[in-house]
Amino acid sequence: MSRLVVVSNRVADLTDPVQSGGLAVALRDALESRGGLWFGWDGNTVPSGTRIPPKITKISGVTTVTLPMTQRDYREYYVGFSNSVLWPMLHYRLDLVKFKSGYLKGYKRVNSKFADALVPFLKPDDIIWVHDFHLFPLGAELRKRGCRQRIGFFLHIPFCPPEILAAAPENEWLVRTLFAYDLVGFQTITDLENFRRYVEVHGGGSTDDVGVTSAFGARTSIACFPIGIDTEAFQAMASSPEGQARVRQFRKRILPRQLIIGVDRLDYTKGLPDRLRAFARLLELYPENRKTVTFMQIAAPTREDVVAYGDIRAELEQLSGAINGRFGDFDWTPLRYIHRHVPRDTLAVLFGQSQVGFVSPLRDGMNLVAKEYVAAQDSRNPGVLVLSKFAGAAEALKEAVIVNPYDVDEMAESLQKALRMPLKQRQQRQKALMATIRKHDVHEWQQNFLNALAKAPIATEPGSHETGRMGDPALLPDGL
Ligand code: GDG
Repeated sequence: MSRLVVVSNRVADLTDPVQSGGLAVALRDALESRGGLWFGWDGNTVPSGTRIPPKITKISGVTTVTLPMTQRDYREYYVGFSNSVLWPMLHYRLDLVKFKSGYLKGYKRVNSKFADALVPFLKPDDIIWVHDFHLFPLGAELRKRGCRQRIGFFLHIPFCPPEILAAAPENEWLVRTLFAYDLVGFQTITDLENFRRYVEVHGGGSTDDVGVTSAFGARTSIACFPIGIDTEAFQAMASSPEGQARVRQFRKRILPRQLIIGVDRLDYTKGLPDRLRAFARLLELYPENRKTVTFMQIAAPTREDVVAYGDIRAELEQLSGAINGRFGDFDWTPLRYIHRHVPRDTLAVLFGQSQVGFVSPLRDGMNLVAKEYVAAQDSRNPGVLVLSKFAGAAEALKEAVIVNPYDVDEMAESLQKALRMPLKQRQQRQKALMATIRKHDVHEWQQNFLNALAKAPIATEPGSHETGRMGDPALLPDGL
C-alpha cells in the first residue's frame, strides 16, 4: 500500500489527547491506521527572516514534519487571507471579510514555502492528501515542482455559492488551483453543487455523471465525502467509569434536573449568540423550566488574533451575564458559560449526561459535535439532538430535531419539545441516528476518500506534469 502523506495547515500534537479541532481528531486516526507522514505548521512563529529546518518526529507509526511560520506569514497568510477572507467568505459571511493588501501575497507565499519544504520528503509512489482552505494552491505548487503523485484535496468547511465567492479577490485563480488535484472532496451535496455552479459560470465548465469536471481548460474529479467520527471510541469514552465518577461529583454540585449542552470553538459561524437567546426565550415562554434546566455552553478559545473573534467573545460575555442576571436565583445558575478547553473524555461524559445537545451553527461544513453527542447517548434513556439545518451533519442526521438557527422562537420551541420528548420517541430517533453514525464513521470517510483518489482519472492541468527531481530516494532526509 502506498504511503499516505497528509498535509494540513497545522499538525496536531499527537501526544496530546486534548485536541479541539475536528480535523485533528479525524486525521490522527487516518494516519495511525495506515502509517505515514503528516506535514504542516508547528503552531509557533519566529521573527521574519529566520530560517529553521523542518522538525521530524515519530509517534506511534506516524512521522510528523513540522515547521514554524514567520510572524509576517502568520499575519498575512493565517490571520489574514485564511481566517479573515476565506473562512468568513466560504461560510457565506461576506460582511465579515477583511481584506488587506499583503494577505493574498502572503497566502501564495506560504503555499509555495510549504511546497518547497515538503518536496524533499516525498517518495514517487506516495498518496498525498491535502486538507482545507489554507492550502487550496498547494497542489498546483507541488505540480510546478514536478510532483506526479496522486494528490487529493478535501475541504472541511462549506463551499459558498458562486455569487458570494465572486467577491473574493482572485477567486478564479483560487478555484482554478483546485484543478491541480486528482480528486477534490466536499462535505455535502450543497457544497459540491456550489462548486459545480461556480465552474459552470466562471470557468465555462461542465461535470459528467461520474463526477469528472472540466473547466478552465483542465479536468479533475469531484465528490462528496461527509466526515464522520470514531463512533465506537467516543461511545466508549462516554461510558468510562472515571469520567462518569467525575461528572457525578459535578452534578451533585450544580444539581440541574435537566442539562442542555453546547460545545464549540468560540467562532461566529457556530450561532452562539442566538443559541443563548433561544435558551432565554425558553425560560420566558416555559417558566416551568426555571430552576430545573441548566444550559452549559463550552466555548473553547480559538483564533484570538482575528478581530471578529474578540467581538463575538465580548457579545457572549455580555449576553451570558444578562441571562444569568435576569433569570438566576440564589440556588440556580441558568447558564454555565465556560470559555476554555475541556478534556475530551469529560466532554464525552457530559454529552452522555445531558438531556439535550444543542448544535446551532449558522453554517458548518459538517459539525462533529452533533455526531459525538449522538455517540455518547445511552440507548435506554437517550438525550435529544437539536441541530441546525445549516450544519452539513443535517444532510444525514434527519432524526434530530432540526432547527433554523436564525429563528430564536423556533429554537426555543424545539428545546421545549426536546426536553419533553417521550422516552419511546427518543429511543427511536437515537436508534436511527446511531445507525447512521456507526455506518458512516471516520474510518469509512478515510477509506472512501483514499479509494476514490486511487481510482480517480489523473487530473489534467496545463503544464503540471513535467518531470522533476523530487522523489529521488537519494534526496530523502535521513530516516524516511
Ligand atoms: C472543521 C469544520 C467540520 C470543541 N471544544 C472542545 C473540543 N472540541 C472538539 C469537538 C469536536 C471538534 O472540537 C470540533 O469539530 P467541529 O466539526 O464541530 O468544528 P470545527 O472545529 O469548526 O471543524 C467542521 C470539521 O472541521 C471536520 O471536518 O465538521 O464543519 O468547521 O471534535 O468535540 N475538544 C476538547 N475540548 C474542548 O473544549 N477536547
